[in-house]
Amino acid sequence: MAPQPTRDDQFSFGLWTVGWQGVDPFGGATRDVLDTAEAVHRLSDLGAYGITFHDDDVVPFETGLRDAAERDRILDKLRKALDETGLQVPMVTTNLFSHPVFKEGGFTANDRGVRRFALRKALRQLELGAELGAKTFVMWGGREGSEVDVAKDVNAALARYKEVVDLLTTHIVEQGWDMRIAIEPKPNEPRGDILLPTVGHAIAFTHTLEHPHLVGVNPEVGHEQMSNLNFTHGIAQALAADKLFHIDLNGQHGPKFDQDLVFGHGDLLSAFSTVDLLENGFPGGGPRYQGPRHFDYKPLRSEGTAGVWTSAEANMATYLLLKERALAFRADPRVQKALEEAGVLELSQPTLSEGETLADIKADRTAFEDYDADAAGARHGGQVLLDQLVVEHVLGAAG
Ligand code: ASC
Ligand code: MN
Ligand code: MN
Ligand code: MN
Repeated sequence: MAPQPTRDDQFSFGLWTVGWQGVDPFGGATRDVLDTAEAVHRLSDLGAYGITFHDDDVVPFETGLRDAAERDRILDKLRKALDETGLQVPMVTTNLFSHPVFKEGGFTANDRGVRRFALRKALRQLELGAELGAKTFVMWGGREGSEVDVAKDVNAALARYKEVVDLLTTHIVEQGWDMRIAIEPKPNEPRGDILLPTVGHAIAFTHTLEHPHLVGVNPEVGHEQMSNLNFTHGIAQALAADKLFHIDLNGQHGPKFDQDLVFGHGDLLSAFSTVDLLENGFPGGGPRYQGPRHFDYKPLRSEGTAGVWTSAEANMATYLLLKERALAFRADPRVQKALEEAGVLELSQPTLSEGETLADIKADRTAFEDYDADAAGARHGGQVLLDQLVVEHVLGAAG
């Protein structure tokens, strides 16, 4: 039996996930529109603690642009559903990718008018997020990029990206909001190449900004795996750098189109190490992730409404099952012994002793001249046993 989620688990869902109607590049909708209030109530009943949304997920693009009264009416319905359920809005984000105006980019479009429009749209969503108590403002720049290398001045594009992020963080500081920005990397799709394609690129970019401590990353499982990268290592580096502000959990089968599968329905062993890191932290201690466990997935296009809710539950159930397994894994004496033998815990010990200098180690013959490199090279690895213990725990076979 899968464990029941509670609000303490901090599970959140994008409204665009359960609300996805199945439109893909090859076919139209396979499901009806999902009412926002119904989505909020269903997610609450299933055990989520929060919902997140793009501006256009709730208020249609045209309405948001031209009909302030209707926008207010729609947002009041959302506020009512939130009040009724007690669900939170830990994060909001802006749709700068669907409308044709963004076909060549949003904040980094060559067309300056588009950039100014994108900034206004994002600013309005930032303000709404602040009002709803969101702590994180995600920027996924799906259209920021190019298919044609010579059609984009990357230096200028990054300067324009920085210009916008600096404006928004300065606004956050001036308003006194308890809010931070999280950049969500993705290598490609919908653009041929997207700017800030990986967690590493995005973290490097944050160091060019006016308020670097207010800007981190929102890594998505599938987006890193599309680049053939190790997602757990990516979030580990983000955590180590105090940059893991938010997370998009889902599933992906290696480098191919963005699958947005249910969490764990792709690379399950990677999902295990991700949950292990989120729940148990680094083996040698270090920064811990405190934020929401946010799912950004798409219910399979083959599913009807029932399958939408089955998949929403599946994300949380899989996470909780992996959490159980990860706790049991760390508590298993065989695992502790195997970690010891593989030297995993020794890595937390600094390479030089306290007070030791480079000159000291240079004079230390045991470190080099008399070091038995052959013996060290023949040292027992112990890593395959660790991997097998992971597999046994994941399969529920570790007695
Ligand atoms: C986001 C986000 C994504 C995309 C995608 C849109 O805000 O995190 O990965 O938009 O879900 O379909
Ligand atoms: Mn995705
Ligand atoms: Mn995402
Ligand atoms: Mn997504």
